[in-house]
Amino acid sequence: MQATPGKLTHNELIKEANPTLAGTIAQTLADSNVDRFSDDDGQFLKFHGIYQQDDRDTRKTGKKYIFMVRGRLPGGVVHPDLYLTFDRLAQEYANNTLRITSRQGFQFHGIVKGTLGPLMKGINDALATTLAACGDVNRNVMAPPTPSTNALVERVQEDARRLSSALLPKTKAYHQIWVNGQPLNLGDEEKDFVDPLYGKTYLPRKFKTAFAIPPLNDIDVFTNCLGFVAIGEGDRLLGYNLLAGGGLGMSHGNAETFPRVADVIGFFTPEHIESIAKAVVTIHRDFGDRTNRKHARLKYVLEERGVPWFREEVERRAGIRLGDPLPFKFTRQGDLFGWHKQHNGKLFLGLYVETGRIKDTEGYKLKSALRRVAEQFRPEIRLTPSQNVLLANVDPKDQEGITRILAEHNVAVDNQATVVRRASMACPALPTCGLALAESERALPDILTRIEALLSELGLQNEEIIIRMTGCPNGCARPYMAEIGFVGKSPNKYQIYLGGNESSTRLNRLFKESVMTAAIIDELRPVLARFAQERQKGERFGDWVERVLWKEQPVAAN
Ligand code: SRM
Ligand code: SF4
Repeated sequence: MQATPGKLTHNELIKEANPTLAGTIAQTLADSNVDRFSDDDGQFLKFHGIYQQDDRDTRKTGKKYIFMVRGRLPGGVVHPDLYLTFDRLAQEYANNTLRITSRQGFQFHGIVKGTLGPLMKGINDALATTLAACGDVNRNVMAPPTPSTNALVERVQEDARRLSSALLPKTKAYHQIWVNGQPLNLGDEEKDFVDPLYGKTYLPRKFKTAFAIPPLNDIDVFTNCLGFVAIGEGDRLLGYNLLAGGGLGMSHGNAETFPRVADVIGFFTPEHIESIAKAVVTIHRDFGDRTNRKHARLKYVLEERGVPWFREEVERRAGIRLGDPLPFKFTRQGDLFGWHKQHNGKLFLGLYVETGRIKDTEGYKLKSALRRVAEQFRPEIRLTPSQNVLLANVDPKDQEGITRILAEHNVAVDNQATVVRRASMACPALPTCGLALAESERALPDILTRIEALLSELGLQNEEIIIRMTGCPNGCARPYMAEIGFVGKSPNKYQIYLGGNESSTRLNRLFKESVMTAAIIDELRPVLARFAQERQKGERFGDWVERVLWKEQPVAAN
């Protein structure tokens, strides 16, 4: 393993001292007199898929500790029985919402320490897991969820599932604590544990893997540490183009951190997928920066060492020669809404979920509706990277019944939302995210209402513009790939980024450094008005920005 010069971060030291990742979680869990875990255990909890948070709405009256639990669901595929379990667990132990994440996972929010154990047991009893949904390991593996778009979807989903299992850490602590309800007790073995893939100190930082099938880039493959672009011939998978070094997280005022799209490294045939993935993971393990967590992502290894070095290192570790990348082209991203035919004669339904939050509100009971549909018709439920839901493998005879149940709960199947709203995303931010500098999930719906009015005023009401918002520069809803991205700076203030593209292959650029929420429309009006006047036929907003605005007003990339 490559030694990292410089002082190791605190996270490295605690992993080294406790490589099973058990910490004192089990002991604290059993102690009903405390409402939180130690900070070090907070770091270990992440590997178990759990974040210790506090309710930021009530901070002024003292910290109320709550937990977020993230399910690991490769490819976003959820069996109806599992969905029903999640629906029930959210009601019994969390805040009765299920949050679809931008990586096809589910999050439970607002859990108190006393109910963390039963929630985790419930998830595992349903044969799901939260292991490695967070932490310095490979996270949930993304794969194209849309069943009808390409004959290769199921084949690629299968590779995603296999890879997800192959890259799981092997510590017994997770099972021991959350399933058996016991502390891990391996004596000296506990300190000497070495994970066969990750080693004793795991990765220097989080690691993300995704699959995509051109021409649809519905999983934003270029933003991942490791990406596989499927190359097919009809129904047959020829192999994958390997992508590496994407990532979006950055910090305000720290030019050493930046969003980056992945490089295309080479082509290989499908049987090598596991060895290629392990080669890339171990390059991150061995060359990632363990002295600075802000600089510890694989994207900085690619940026600093370059593609030829990386390609040779992958080949050496995987024991194969990569071919030159095969040509591919992405033309669009995002989801399909409404009813659509699958290849196998079945149907699927795409449902827009505002900011990914499945909940019941006055007059719009999405959570109850999905429960009834899952109970009665048992569709497979798929979570999309744009935070929406697909009901898949539906028998055509059930179409009417499902549509009727949804209508009874005020959930529309046709005209679900405007094109702009349907293409939007927001991260959770306040009140749960400890890193949020501004609102996101709670702010975007109203901002979209004002943007919709502006677009109507300019005759652009049918124009799809991809809009994404985050409460800080970490990039959780991938705002740097959007045609309009809002990134929180401080309460009520946002940076505005413009110029991403429909296929999500291009980073946008900073347009305004700090804009009050109330002034967002005033800032957007002149550019959108010019776009309406000056666009070429069929040209999208992001492409116009790139072609015209950035030529007049060149700005540094983020
Ligand atoms: Fe994220 C940290 C939510 C996708 C980059 N992210 C967080 C935390 C856990 C805050 C924390 O560390 O305390 C947020 C929890 C908030 C809450 O209350 O729920 C959080 N991230 C999310 C989710 C739920 C956003 C969403 O709108 O769905 C997504 C969960 C995905 C999943 O199921 O695994 C989520 N996060 C992303 C993405 C998008 C992606 O992966 O496609 C990114 C940008 C891509 C990347 O990784 O570069 C992203 N999250 C970050 C970062 C910045 C990492 C960096 O390189 O600097 C942080 C901060 C950190 O790790 O310290 C972060
Ligand atoms: Fe929190 Fe920032 Fe991620 Fe939003 S982008 S969830 S505010 S870390």
